[in-house]
Amino acid sequence: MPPWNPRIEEMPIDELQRLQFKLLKSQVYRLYSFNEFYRRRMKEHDVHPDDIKNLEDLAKLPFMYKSDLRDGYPDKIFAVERSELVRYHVSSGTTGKPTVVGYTERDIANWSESLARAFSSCGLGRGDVVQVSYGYGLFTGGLGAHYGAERLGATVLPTSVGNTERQVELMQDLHVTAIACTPSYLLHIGEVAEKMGISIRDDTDLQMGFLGAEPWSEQMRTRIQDWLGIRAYDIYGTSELSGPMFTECSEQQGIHIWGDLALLEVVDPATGEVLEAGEEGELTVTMLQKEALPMVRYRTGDLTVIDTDRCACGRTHPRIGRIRGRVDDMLIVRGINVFPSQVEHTLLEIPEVGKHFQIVVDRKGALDSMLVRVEVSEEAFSDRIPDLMVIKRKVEHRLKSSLNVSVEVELVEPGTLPRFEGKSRKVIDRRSL
Ligand code: DLL
Repeated sequence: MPPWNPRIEEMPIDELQRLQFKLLKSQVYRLYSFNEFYRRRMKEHDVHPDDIKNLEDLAKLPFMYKSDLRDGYPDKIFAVERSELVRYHVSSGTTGKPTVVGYTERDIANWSESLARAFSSCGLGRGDVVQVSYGYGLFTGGLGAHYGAERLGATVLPTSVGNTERQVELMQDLHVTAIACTPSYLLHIGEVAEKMGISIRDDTDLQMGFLGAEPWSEQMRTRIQDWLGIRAYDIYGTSELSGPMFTECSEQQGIHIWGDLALLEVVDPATGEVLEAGEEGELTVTMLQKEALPMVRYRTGDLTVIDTDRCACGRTHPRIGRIRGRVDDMLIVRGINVFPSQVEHTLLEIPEVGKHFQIVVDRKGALDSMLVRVEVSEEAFSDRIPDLMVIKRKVEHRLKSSLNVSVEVELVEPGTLPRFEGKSRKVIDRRSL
């Protein structure tokens, strides 16, 4: 798909790196000169802006963590006057204090530009109708996708989350061509549509989905695309970076991260050592143009790889692979590391398994136990116990061989596990209760 901003998106890599260095230098000088938090941090790490002589010197700068934002609640580490802010978003945070993100007018413009480039790289444009079914409000998903799509000249249908039957009716009546929501919510929308006698594939104009805000697997992509007859694109971001910012292009080979806005590193989550391109580690992002709440070497907590190979689409900017999960989402079950995304990947390869599952981890005596509740697919569901036992054993065997840990499987009827409108909760860890 032709670029939205060809000068930037197809910029030769050496030119892009020169631009990144220039932006990095000015950001670091600005922060050292005018922001108490950053100046103190840099001094503690014995580093001065003059020490940044090339892009590799980024590694001399201190990391930033979500806890820095929490400690600075609500706006202690903002780098602009309050009067320059045009918006706040607040992330609820599962533990402790929320974090507040502030935006200047330029921050909003860059955020929208980022998504306009991203959406158009999947073929979205004028004439498309985008149903934004991420939550509007303090969460960044709704307004973020909204501004990005509007910037592109697409028509936005701001449904937010909930009232799912109405969402389906509007999708049909207003000829929606693209939807932005969590993969979990799209599953729910698809099921509700079927209950209403509407097939998204045959009875609507939907062609693409921008699915993210939670981990999902390649197998889930295949299932969604085959079922709904759409192209499903991965969309990534975090509130600290602004919100949803980056997507795959129509090649579906990794998420393009615009280098003029963000500088990437992947580091070893335990030691902080910078890893090579292609090695999996914790994504660490430096936002090069953010004004209100700058982020320098921000440890996202997300595990992925950087791919610096040029994409077949012609865009020169680096890509990241699908997010495998969060460092803190990893379950350690009897000493073995298990990611929920791995469980999803394995389950969805099994045709008898539906699209919903739930993981329950518990401790019995000194031993961890892991139970996976799995919805059987409509086609495979049967009330003959021996048939179900065959499926149960097959699923247990597959999980055991891919995860390296024994798992108990409980098969449940289609439609019985919880459905989600926003981010799903697939894991119940009773050990921490
Ligand atoms: O979830 C922003 C967003 C909204 C992204 C809509 C995409 C679409 P937070 O609530 O701050 O912001 O949560 C950010 O969600 O660190 C990841 O762990 C996870 N996440 C976001 N996108 C993806 C994705 C928004 N495509 C946290 N795949 C991040 C996997 C994702 N995880």
